[in-house]
Amino acid sequence: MIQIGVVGKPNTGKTTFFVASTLVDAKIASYPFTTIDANRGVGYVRIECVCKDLGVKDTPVNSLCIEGNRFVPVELIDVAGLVPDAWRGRGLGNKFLDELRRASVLVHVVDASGGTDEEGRVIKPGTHDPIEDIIFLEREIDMWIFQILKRDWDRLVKYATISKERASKLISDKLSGLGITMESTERAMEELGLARKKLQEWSDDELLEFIHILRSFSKPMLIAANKSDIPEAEDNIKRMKKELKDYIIIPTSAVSELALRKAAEKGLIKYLPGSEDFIILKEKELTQKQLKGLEYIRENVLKKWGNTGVQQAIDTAVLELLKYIVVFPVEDELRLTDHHGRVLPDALLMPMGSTARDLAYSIHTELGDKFIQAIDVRTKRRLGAEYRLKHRDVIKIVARR
Ligand SMILES: Nc1nc2c(ncn2[C@@H]2O[C@H](COP(=O)(O)OP(=O)(O)OP(=O)(O)O)[C@@H](O)[C@H]2O)c(=O)[nH]1
Ligand SMILES: [Mg+2]
Repeated sequence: MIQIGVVGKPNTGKTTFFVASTLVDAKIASYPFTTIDANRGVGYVRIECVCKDLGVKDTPVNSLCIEGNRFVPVELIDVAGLVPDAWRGRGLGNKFLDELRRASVLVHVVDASGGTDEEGRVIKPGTHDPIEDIIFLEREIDMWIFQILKRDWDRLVKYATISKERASKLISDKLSGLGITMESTERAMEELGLARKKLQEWSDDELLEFIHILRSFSKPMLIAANKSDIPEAEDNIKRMKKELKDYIIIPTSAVSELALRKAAEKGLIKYLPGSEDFIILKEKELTQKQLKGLEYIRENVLKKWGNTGVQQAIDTAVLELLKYIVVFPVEDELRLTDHHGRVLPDALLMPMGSTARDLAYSIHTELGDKFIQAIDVRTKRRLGAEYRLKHRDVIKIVARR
């Protein structure tokens, strides 16, 4: 399953974002370092299901379908807050970042209201600049990788001189646990003109710059400009969008999303994660305070920003930043079922550019090995092994027995 790391300084709402997305219980509080051990849970990417186009009532197995929206599972990891110089061991240090080794994308939860200082202590909203947090956090993550590489750097340099191994191979081997590939290592070296420079001639600054680029390839980051419900956040978000053109910035109100999902879970309101509004179902069971809270969310979050942003942040991280697509494999191309008769049972996240054969392999090694052809269920067209899958394709794999 794709892993999404939720990162940021303390007290920005990382755990609130995590709980809102997963409905896993975890401790939330208004002081730094509430989270010590990482929380893990299942969240969902929301896409338009194919059931409507195909005019069928589906019976999802690996995912959920609610009113024509398919929710495809991804794993979220909520870690402890990082403070400046965590890489030197400040705060809780950065060892917990090891939890993020396998994460393929990061959601950086920023306190866009500017109501927490660089250590996460509560201050008056509007007094801290969230842009500083973005720069600092990237540096901390870069330094974490720097340290991993520096630990064995001398040995690595020596080995590179005596062996015939390419530098990119040695570096990517060292960092393979972080999901860093040789291809992205070479790309980063090219970009900085380091490809032909001997490792022993790299300065620490060059190494850091290299890591910065490498990190952006292998752990791309999306900014969740959180606490968008607080009035002071508005100007900050506008400024962030203007000044940080290279970043994807999504205004979020994790606390609102959490309130809405909890109320929906209890059947008090009707609300689908990511939607622009909700409907009150059981007004009599809601207290005055709850009703006021819901009205506040409607006026100050949903009408202002279009949504709470939490679902959008997950969707954008996976579909736009990571460039994944969702494919629906079926065994019976007429009834759109698996061999148990379940209609459109699975929705699979695959990297953009994946082929029909990749899909077969991701279902089962044997299916990949015995692949003959695929069928586009919508058009009944035959597809070869190298056919590049499209988002929302419905595919039958034909294999030898
Ligand atoms: N106004 C507002 N408050 C929020 C929002 N999200 C979280 N908070 C509040 O921010 C405080 C910190 O929330 P947590 O989710 O515990 O933050 P965290 O980033 O996990 O904190 P650590 O685990 O200590 O690093 C709590 O008081 C939350 O209620 C939001 O969208 N809007
Ligand atoms: Mg937390």
